[in-house]
Amino acid sequence: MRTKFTSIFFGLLASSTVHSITLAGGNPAEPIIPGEVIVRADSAETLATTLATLAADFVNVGVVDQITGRPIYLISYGLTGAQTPQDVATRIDALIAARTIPWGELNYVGQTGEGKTDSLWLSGVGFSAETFANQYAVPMLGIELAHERSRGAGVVIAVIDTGIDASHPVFNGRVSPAGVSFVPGSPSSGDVGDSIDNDGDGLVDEQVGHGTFVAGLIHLVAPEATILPVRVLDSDGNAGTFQIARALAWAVDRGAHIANMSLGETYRSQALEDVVGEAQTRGVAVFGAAGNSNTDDPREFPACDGSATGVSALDWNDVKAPFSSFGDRIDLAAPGHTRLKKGVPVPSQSIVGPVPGGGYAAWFGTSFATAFTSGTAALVRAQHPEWPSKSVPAGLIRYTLTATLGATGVAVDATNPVYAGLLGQSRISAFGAVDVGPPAPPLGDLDLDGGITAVDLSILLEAWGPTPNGHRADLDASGDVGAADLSLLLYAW
Ligand SMILES: [Ca+2]
Ligand SMILES: [Ca+2]
Ligand SMILES: [Ca+2]
Ligand SMILES: [Ca+2]
Repeated sequence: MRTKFTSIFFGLLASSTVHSITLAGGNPAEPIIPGEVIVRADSAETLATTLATLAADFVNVGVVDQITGRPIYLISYGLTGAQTPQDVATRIDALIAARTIPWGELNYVGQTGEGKTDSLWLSGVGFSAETFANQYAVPMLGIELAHERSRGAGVVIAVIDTGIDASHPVFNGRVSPAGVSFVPGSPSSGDVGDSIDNDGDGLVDEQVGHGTFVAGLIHLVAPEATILPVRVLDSDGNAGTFQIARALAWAVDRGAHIANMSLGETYRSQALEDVVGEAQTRGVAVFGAAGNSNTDDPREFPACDGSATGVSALDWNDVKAPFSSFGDRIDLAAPGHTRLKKGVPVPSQSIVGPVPGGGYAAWFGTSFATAFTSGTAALVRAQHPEWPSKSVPAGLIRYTLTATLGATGVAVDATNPVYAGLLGQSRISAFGAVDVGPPAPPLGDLDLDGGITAVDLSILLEAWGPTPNGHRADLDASGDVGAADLSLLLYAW
């Protein structure tokens, strides 16, 4: 039973120090990953110049990695003598000033909001599949009524997190088998620990379960959406910015419609900004957690990125959760708080989600408000398989989804006078959001005529084979149209 629920200050990475480096991103609270710098170099020549410039002053300079298909590189460096990462930042700044590269930055750490405050899930108090299905957010958001118009069929949601325990019975086969892991040295997309205190804060594997919990809430809202596990946060809930950006880029390339990013960093990374901007342009809606620091300064990214949708957390009375960050860059609000009595969650006022191993637990945080919002966006997205279209081109899909959720939700300024305008346009309503759109086509309805017939079957057979960039007939988002998709279609017949 895990009952640690304190908010002690986040322990810094054991192997690094906070440096007051002021590149593009201001004065972030997060540590950096030592020995790593991210640069965008648009040609082989400028990349070579960058490497040569760094190699003149530092040791072990070389390209470690690249975000596939983008001129964004992870470069290693080693320090000697009295050198500090600030010296590297100074060289990078000079390269930017000389217009050799458009930007470059140290590799800051992003993490779950919950990990930042050492908030852990609570189990052992009798939560079950029933308390999960009947939690307060379900009637509050009108989820059951919403399902009469949309269940999220045909929508792929990338969950960029700690991985997902796809074997948890709650998922009922809706987790894609084609998940990926960007956690160095750990290829599984499962939500697993390594028995190591990776961030040196005295807690071991403290964020295992985060991705499973988040994915479970998304599935609760959008049970026919396909969830694509993109594991990037380690078992203690942390990842370098480079890995976070490449995880999102991967999800975009794989044809995800929505990316749930229940994570953040106060460093305003150009790498992340580039990829979030690309996601929006290509029609992928990114949802980010406002953060659990009860502040509007510093802002958390990607939540506060203009190309992503930021989500704050409220309680069962639509009152701001005490921990929730806020600000005029936050777009929407959703339930994310759990009431504790003497440290024990009150089931009727709890956010309940699945945890690895088959059980359920309670938790609270803006991560979970974000999950409810991504799920609701998936319901709306499923109502519009024609997007991108003339009226809603790819670059307007995220905006349109967010505007729909904002306009159809419940106003919260009256219940939060101190935070008027700082928690988002409204607290979302799943029923309200789908009520303004047409009924969504059912799972397997590939020609979008409202039924599953031989026409849909022939579309599926015609698409048979690899579909690495996504295809509507790839019902399980596995990267190809095959037997698994056929059986899903026949099951829905
Ligand atoms: Ca730890
Ligand atoms: Ca660990
Ligand atoms: Ca059909
Ligand atoms: Ca497939």
